[in-house]
Amino acid sequence: MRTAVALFLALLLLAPLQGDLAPVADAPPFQDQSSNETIISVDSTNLRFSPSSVTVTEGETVRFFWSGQALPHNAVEANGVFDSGEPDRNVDYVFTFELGMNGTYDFVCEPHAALGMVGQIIVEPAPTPPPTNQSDNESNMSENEDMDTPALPIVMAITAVLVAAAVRTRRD
Ligand SMILES: [Cu+2]
Repeated sequence: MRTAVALFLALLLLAPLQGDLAPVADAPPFQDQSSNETIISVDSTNLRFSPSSVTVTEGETVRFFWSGQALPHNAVEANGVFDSGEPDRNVDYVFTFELGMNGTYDFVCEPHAALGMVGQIIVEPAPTPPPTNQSDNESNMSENEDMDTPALPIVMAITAVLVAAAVRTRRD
């Protein structure tokens, strides 16, 4: 009886681990998503980011890019999350929002913030599990569901057997 209870408790502890570890192992490296690059430049007024508001997904990269500008600009996040450096007429600065960085990021061009040269980047959480480049999202999702589901019935079946054994032991 005591052994059965110990086994049952051990299974309860192991069951959640199984579910959590599998999707992480399946995740592709972030570098595979480098093609998802959003470019922010400066518009013809010389005092506005273009576009000034973008929405990206975790794992994606934002590129601040301008050249031959009439005025020097930079892009500095309100809390210093990213900073393109000193204002310049030519800037090519990339920043990647890693997993867990979902949120809203306000940034300014320091010399022209008071003139309204400000922007916002909204970072949405990555889908779980992240899609791969090789297969489309739908087939990848169903693949992972198929892989995750069998573990649960097995754990439940073993639990049922152990509970039955425990009940029988108590009767004896
Ligand atoms: Cu500026």
